[in-house]
Amino acid sequence: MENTIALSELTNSYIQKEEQFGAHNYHPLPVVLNKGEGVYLWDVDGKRYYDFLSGYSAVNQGHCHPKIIAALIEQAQKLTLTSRAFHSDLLGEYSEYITKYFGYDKVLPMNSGVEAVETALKLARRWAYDVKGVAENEAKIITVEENFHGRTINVISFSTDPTAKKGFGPFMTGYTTIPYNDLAALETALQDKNVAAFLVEPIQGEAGVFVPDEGYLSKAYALCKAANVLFIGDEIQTGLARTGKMLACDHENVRPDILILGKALSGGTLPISAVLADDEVMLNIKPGEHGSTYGGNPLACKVAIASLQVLKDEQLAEKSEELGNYFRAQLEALNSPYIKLVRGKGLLNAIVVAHADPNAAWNLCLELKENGLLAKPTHGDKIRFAPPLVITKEQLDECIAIISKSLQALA
Ligand code: IF1
Repeated sequence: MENTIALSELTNSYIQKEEQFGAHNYHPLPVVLNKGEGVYLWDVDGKRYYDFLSGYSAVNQGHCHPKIIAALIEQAQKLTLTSRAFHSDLLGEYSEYITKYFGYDKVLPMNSGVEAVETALKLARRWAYDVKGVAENEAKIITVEENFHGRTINVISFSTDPTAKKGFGPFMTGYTTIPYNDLAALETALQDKNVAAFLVEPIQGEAGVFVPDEGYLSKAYALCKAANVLFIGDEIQTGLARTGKMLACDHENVRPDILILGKALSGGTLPISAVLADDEVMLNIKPGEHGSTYGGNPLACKVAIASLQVLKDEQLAEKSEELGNYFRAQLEALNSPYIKLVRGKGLLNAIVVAHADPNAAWNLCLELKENGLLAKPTHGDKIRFAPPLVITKEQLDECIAIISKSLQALA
């Protein structure tokens, strides 16, 4: 008994220190992790867990993938940053690799996801003024309800989530909000000749893995093309094999005019994001008009190449597709009274918890933690289930058993 109490004291000591000296901008699950490998995480008490959040889809390749870590270590001992004031021997190699990988003329390398979103919005506005001929400062960008694209003041300006916006005004103008998964609303919004672009997530992650109707993305893309408007695909969370294809847009053969990547572009090692587009869009930004200290640094170039190569070498999109279908079928077969809905694509899934207690989803996550699986609720009653794509069927079966056992505790 003594040992158990000490161990939980150990965990509490880490949490208290974080609480005392760190900002309180998150409410994490009460677990303190100090090791990750593949689909597993270990806490400071030595307990092992299945990771069913994957760093919000940044760890698609599994924690500390040996090939990605090897690339990181090798480059870290040679050259990590030159800034863009000078050339490095890796930016050209990386730019060629990633543009050929996704089939675009050019890449603009950034760091965090929201920086890439901001970059995409600047590219879209600049294209509107320089190519489409929209009057200066009149460009509009269409976004959707329940979107999540990051936390900067410009990006939360078009959020529809009061928690993301309250107390952070005044906000940026130039955005038109329409309902997600609503083509009629998009068609109406596109009648405005000042529209530069339509920014959309192929599947809404934060909204609880909301999958739009079959055909929504391809019809939305067609409407944008008919209106001479850029289609911006935010694949920061849905991209890189997570939904069963290399990009979620691939499910409908949609090629975004501007493609935004992040998260798993580094396999969870360091912030790496990217914006891909063809010359007509990319080359309107001239030298000195946009940038970032770390954007395209040689360490990131090396790590991103390794991270992308692993996705292909290990056929993680195919695995995600196959295991995702299996996972959803197994969850539904549980016929749990506490699962209102199972939804997702590939290994980006979520359940909507059905229970009178508004804290049921949180309590279920605590139960899952006790049973060795880490997941976190999103927007109250939804729990995202998104393991690293390297999970095996046998491991998935063990996780389904853990979920089943934990659900019974809700009774
Ligand atoms: C948090 C979830 C939230 C994203 C999409 C851009 C970004 C994200 C589609 C910005 C980031 C992260 C942010 C993190 C939790 C997580 C998240 F949807 F993945 F669960 F918040 F909604 N586009 N998503 O999902 O990328 O600047 O963070 O690198 O802020 O709590 P970032």
